[in-house]
Amino acid sequence: MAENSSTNSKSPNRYTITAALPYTNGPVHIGHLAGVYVPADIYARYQRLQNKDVAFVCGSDEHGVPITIKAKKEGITPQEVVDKYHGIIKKSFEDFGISFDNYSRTSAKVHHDTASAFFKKLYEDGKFIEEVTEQLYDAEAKQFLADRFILGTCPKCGFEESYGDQCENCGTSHNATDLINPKSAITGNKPVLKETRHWFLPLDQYEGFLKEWILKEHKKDWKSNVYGQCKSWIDDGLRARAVTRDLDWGIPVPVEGGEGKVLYVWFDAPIGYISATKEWAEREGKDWKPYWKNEDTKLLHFIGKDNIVFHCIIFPSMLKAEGSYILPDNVPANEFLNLEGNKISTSKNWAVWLHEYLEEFPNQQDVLRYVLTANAPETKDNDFTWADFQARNNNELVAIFGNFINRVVVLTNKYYDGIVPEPADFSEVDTQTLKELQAYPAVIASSIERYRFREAQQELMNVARLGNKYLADEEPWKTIKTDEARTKTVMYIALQIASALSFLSEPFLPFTSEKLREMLTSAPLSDQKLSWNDISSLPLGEMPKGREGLINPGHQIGKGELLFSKIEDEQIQQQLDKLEASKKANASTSSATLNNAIKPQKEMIEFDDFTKLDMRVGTIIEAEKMPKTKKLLVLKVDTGIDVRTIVSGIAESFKAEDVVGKKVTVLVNLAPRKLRGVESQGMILMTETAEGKLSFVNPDTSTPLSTDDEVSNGASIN
Ligand code: B3M
Ligand code: ZN
Repeated sequence: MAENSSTNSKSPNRYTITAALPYTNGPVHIGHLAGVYVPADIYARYQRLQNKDVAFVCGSDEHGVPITIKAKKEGITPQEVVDKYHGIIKKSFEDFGISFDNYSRTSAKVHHDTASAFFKKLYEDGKFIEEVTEQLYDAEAKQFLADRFILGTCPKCGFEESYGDQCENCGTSHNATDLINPKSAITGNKPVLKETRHWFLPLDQYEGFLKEWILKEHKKDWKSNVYGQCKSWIDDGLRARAVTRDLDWGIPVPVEGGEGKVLYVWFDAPIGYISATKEWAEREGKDWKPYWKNEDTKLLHFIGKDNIVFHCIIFPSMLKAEGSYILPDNVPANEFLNLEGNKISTSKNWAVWLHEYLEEFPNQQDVLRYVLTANAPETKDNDFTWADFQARNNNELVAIFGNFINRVVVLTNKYYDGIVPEPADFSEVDTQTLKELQAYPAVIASSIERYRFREAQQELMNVARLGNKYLADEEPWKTIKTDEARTKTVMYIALQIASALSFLSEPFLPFTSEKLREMLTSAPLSDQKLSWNDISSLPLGEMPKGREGLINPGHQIGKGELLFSKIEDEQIQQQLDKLEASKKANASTSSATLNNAIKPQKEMIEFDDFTKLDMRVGTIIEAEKMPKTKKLLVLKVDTGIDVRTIVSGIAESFKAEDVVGKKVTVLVNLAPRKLRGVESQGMILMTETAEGKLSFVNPDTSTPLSTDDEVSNGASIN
């Protein structure tokens, strides 16, 4: 077990913060920032401001089938793909102030060495099951099919485009051989089964550990969306998962019999967090082990919801099996961000790419960070709209935050040539205002510590609102004419609020914070020793002489500049036009596929094969939506033989109430199978257009009968 250097103190001093390693098969977009990287960065920056010892690591995920598919598509090698996108992604994160201590890559030698050693340790400790099993194989492509090389119906939710290792619809993770009706993503053929040797992590053997560690220990402090997914996987029963693949791109399996095989990308990628820490520690002359092996280190994984199973079930089981590592204290996964009401899609170019955003909104990284945090999909999927982006910039950043700072800086320069004035005695309002200011660091800290970044940012904006209200009530632009002492005190208090904002905003708006701190204190940023807690210890009564406030009498502030500028309608329209163009381009490609949408004929069958199919006319007599799924209806069908339950993936095309009474064609002798715990006994025959539009193969059109009611249930269809 990990070294227990000290009991797990309430607020640990050392943090290892990881952010999901982005696949290097494309640039990063606003969904990545909102889901993973901005929340992780807010948290890391905040902990540094608490003077904690932070290792904030990430890197490019450069193995896996998505990379090889991209390489095939672009006619280049996988290494050329990852080299191209690693640079683009790394620069995007730097441009947006995502303050990784190290952004590494899994094609780096340090990672190959670390992941190979990790695998070998488990192998030598006998933690794997080594087995020759039948795997899906594409005879035409002469290739085993795994992960995204194979598509089929998810055994858990019925989603028909599930990948071999994970279903994007319900998030569950499975083996390729679990798929129903699998087909090769390379040729479209039905795969055959072929024997091959692989190493399996027996997750079932970690069920007890996971129940104890997650369902008991973390029930309260893990987000409900994360806890809920883990509980349903554990309750469904965990099975051994293959952690090697018959692929040529990846980390070679480092044991006897591993020739021509590589580590499964989801086995090696999370170990990338460890490699990135090692690489960083080496560069900084530190020891990496305390960040991964000391019990008093808090380990946190920031991810999107589609990565929960890998970070809460599989990687912790690997760490447990290895035996010398700590386990994550929390995995605050976010849900997904949509764009203008539609799912963000790389393939459909339905995204706001970070590098493009910066071309169109130069130096406005903080605006996007702010809006993505304000709309973060922390507990449910959320939507990014350009109208909201413009409104939040103009009505919040410009009108509240920027306006307050601008008034303070302009008036201090106008009345006192930029010199912070000596305050007179504080009034009741002054003391009350400073008291309110003092409370904000703890309020914001509490939200951040509970991974509620939207809430934390709202509280930050309340500090600016406090400042605006104070100035509006005290009206220094009026008192300057009649009461010089009072005006000096008001401007002094306003400057304390502005200075507090310059620190409290750093995790959320790092670029603005830096500008503001330069504006308010002529000292170089590195010399500024003020910290989060100085704000909460501001003296309230008589201001003793000397350095007691955040910004002191006699100090020279800068001339100032506008922190934010209004975003005009034309700029927004330009973005909407871009998306419209994407939509049109997609429509034309999909109509192009529509024209040649006729799928290739399947392999020939014999007449006897056909006669085995028993198709009957049936009537849907009841229908209801399967809870928590998008696609499934649970139907009661009178087949003439009996009344039976059939689960059908038609919920996106039909409402339950609209299908009751429908005459349908039923394949009645299909072996029953369980979908989301409901046994489905047969299949309703449907036709599907290239755009996924479903319609019933209806008896009254498939046979020369005039009306519905002449076709009785049970009639055979031949
Ligand atoms: N490369 C990202 C994804 O699934 C995946 C994360 C790895 S974190 C170890 O989109
Ligand atoms: Zn599924």
